[in-house]
Amino acid sequence: MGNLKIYFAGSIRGGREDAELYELIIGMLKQYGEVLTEHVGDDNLREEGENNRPDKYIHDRDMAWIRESDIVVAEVTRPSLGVGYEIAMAIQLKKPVFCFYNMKSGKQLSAMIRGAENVKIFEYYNFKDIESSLSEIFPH
Ligand code: 6IA
Repeated sequence: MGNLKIYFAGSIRGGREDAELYELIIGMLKQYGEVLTEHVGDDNLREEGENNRPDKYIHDRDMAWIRESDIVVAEVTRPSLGVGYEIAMAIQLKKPVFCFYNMKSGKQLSAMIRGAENVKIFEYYNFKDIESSLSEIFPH
């Protein structure tokens, strides 16, 4: 399992309120493989941050990482155009896609994600739920 490549997606310009949660999830994912997108959990990466990288560079690099990945895991509670786009591309590329949604958010997940075939949605209430779902996704 050590060489499994995991693409983790979480909101950046959609808002960084959940960045610490992304970092925790990335920490757990690292038990199962190599996380290609560790910066998504970097608390120093602000909505306006990393401006020295042109957007085309970011887009093309992330697309290459999605292609290269074995599995895509997304935290989808905070709506993000980029995360939605990545999920759609991952579906097209026939990658297994697993989405995590916080049921305590008081909102509803987009029908375009919840209704997508070949996407597995995990609804969680707390961190423990995420941990146990991940251990289902990645059998030891
Ligand atoms: O629309 P969003 O920005 O919320 O989209 C977030 C998603 O797009 C994440 O899952 C990332 O994989 C990807 N993404 C967006 N921006 C970046 C980025 N730097 N670096 C890597 N991946 C990104 C942009 C920094 C920005 C604050 C200027």
